[in-house]
Amino acid sequence: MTAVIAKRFVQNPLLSPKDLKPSRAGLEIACLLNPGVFTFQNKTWLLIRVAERPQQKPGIISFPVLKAGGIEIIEIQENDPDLIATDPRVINYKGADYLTTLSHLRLVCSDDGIHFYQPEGYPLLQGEGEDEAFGIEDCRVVLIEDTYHLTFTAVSGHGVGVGMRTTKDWQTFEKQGMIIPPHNKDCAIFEERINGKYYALHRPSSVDLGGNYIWLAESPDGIHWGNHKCLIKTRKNNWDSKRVGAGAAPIKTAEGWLEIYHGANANHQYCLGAFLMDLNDPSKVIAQTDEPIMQPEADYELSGFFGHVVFTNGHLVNNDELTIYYGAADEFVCAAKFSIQDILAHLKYNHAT
Ligand code: MAN
Repeated sequence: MTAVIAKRFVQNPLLSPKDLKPSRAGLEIACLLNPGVFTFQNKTWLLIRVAERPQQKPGIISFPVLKAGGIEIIEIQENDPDLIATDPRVINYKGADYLTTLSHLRLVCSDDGIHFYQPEGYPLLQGEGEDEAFGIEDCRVVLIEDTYHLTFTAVSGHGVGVGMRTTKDWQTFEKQGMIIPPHNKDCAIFEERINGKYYALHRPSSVDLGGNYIWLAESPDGIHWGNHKCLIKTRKNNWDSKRVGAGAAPIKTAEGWLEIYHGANANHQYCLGAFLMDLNDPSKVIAQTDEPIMQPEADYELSGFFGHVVFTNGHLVNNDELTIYYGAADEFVCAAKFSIQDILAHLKYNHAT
């Protein structure tokens, strides 16, 4: 059991696949998940990951990939001996990995942070070019000075990397390209500079030596990153034993930079935890929670496209109140409130390096 109290919204799920329209004829929305969160023009906005695929026919797995000029639907017989399809999210066919859905990012907004609608006149953000052919996912949004920085997972046959686009008005976007190459995801930029430098958390995925650990990088301009340092590792026999990854931008508190992160175990069950970095030198991790601060418990978190998942990459802070928006079971968009003091009180300082 978790000791920290997550107050789930009674309105959860706030958004389900049926609530939005597919981006094009011939596709259906399989999942709405993992929103980036920001405020703009006095409203709460979510930049939701919308995962689509063709309606599935019996005996066939079909999924879209982006090509110059449109999408191509790939169809594979379920009993094809060259197909490995044990995970609903990814398949392997003839030795190559593919995603079973194609994700784009979509804007919805709200006056109360609970009821969201898709406003007229805002573009969908879709994968562009070869390195985003399998879609873009799980966007973190951070406002630095007057520019929103969007960091998202760019997926293609080339691998999984971190893409960036910037915008001031959510109408026009500047492509900054792939800022961290494969295999990497979960990139969260700090909202302010520390001693003149930009900082970001990110997650290289290691296949052999090392592991799926959270790293810190610094940058002179918020776009070009270097001086990478490993911060948080997976913990054996624990809820975060297989992979860890940063959530949204770290939260500035009197005690340090507080980061909410996700961890998964070998059974791909995703929970949330927290760690604290030194205010002046975020490469120093001062404390970390032992137990999750939130774990899948509600029906909509336990079963769905991929059950036993709570995953956050967007939140709002109002004094002590932290509202996280999160993906539940990789299918629904939900929200929960925490007290920041409550999370801080559950940090264990014996992890200090
Ligand atoms: C993992 C999961 C999927 C995601 C891919 C690519 O398999 O997080 O949901 O689509 O990685 O990022």
